[in-house]
Amino acid sequence: MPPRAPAAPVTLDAVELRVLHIPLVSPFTTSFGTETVREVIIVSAETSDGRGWGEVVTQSEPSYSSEYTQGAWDVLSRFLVPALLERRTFAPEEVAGVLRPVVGHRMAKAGLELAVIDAALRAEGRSFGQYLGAEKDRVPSGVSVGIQRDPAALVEAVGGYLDEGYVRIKIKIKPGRDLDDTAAVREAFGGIPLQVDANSAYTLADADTLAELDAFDLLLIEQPLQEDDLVDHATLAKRLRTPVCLDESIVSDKAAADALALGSAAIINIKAGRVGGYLEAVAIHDRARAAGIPVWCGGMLETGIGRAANAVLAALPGFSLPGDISASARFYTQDIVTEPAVIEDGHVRVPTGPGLGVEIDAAALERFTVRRERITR
Ligand code: SMG
Ligand code: MG
Repeated sequence: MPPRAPAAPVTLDAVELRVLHIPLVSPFTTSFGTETVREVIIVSAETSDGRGWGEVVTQSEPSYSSEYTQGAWDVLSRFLVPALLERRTFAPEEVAGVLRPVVGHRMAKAGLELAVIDAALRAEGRSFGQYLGAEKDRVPSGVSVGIQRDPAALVEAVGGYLDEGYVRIKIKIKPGRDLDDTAAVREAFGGIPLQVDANSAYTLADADTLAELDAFDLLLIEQPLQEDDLVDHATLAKRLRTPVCLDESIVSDKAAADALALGSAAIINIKAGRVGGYLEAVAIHDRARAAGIPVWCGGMLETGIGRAANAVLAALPGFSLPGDISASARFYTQDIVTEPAVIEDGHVRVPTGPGLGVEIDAAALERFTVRRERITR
């Protein structure tokens, strides 16, 4: 992989924050709840050389993680944005250090950092892919399928996605909706690449049930136990033939190092928001690659902004499994970029234009905005 060259410093004049409410094409149900509208924060960094865009992937409630949209808004507007404006001129690689005195709030930090990176790269005319070291021009597209009314409805939903060309299916599971759902999909579609995601819904006491999933030849089981259960995940991994993949638990490169040292994860789901930014995500990628641990790019129902960034991240060489990088239309009838991601032959194109390589659809952005604030020095 060629060395990654740092970006030139930017001078930050203002940051605009918006909360958007974007309707989902269909409800999305996980072990912790159902969403019908995506509530997301869009960040715009205004620099002396132009504007950049970022996305904060929190949800409206602190269910997937402790972060949530109103909390992210508060920490961004009162602490994170003022800290960057105070520093005024800095390189994108310095953002994490400037924000480090604020503990946690990684999704908020990631969205702000992305807006700065995008502004800096657009000013240089360099693509995010060149900056991160992307090596592919398209990435395989997997889809995450929420819990449905019953296994028959799940089979129908999965069949629809397979018809669209998705190359890997992930189904959400929770206690009581695990073995039958997985069996139904396996039975209906034979040897398709299939994995399950529990979103922390189990404890070690459920190990016997989880071991029954071994019968279905899954690519992996994602985050069966709680975020801070690294040791229990290592114990569970010894009981299962199915590889354990961590999502929620990997909150940083340090957490990834600990998980690998403990044997808690055979595979890692990398999400830039969860780990505090795309540069931290790349550090985890590099660490996992050196250790021979496969990684794949997770999703947080991103708009076209985060979806473009994720496609670029997934084009790094260590991303050896298909990610949750589906077409925009899997979630939205209207996106906020002019050319939303589409699936072609089971793949999503990696953008190559300056910065994130996508342009904002100003009218759509405006239509979905429910709150906005422009913060200046
Ligand atoms: O963006 O395709 C997507 C969603 C993928 O299932 C997905 N994300 O735990 O991996 C995960 C979930 C987190 C969001 S659940 C609301
Ligand atoms: Mg997950």
